[in-house]
Amino acid sequence: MNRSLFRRLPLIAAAAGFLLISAACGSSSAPASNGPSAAVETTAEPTQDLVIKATNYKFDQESYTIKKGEPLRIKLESDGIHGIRVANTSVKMNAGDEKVYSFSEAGEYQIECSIPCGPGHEKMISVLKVV
Ligand SMILES: [Cu+2]
Repeated sequence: MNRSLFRRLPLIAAAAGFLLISAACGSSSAPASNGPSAAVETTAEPTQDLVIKATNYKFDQESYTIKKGEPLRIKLESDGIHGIRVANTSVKMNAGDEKVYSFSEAGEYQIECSIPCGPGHEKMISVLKVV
């Protein structure tokens, strides 16, 4: 074996280990575009509407697409005791709520049921696509 390479091996191994550790840390943090300020409740006149229907134990669509930067009126209709929360934002609604939010960051946001509603609760997930 090449002697100089052999001597450098521990250094290479250490560098590889460091890269692995940094990669692991990086993947656990949320994307920078999703923060509590990515969606704000607003009193502006809504220019788009979204109705989300929740039943035991799903939402009526696997994904919903809305436009960035335009006031969005969200209505949550629920058959059963469900609420919604949009992960990594301040969006939180109960059954029957109607609120207007503006999303400032494009991306995909997970919609989750916010009320422990029963055996299918963990499966109550959809995606809000902000484009
Ligand atoms: Cu639930």
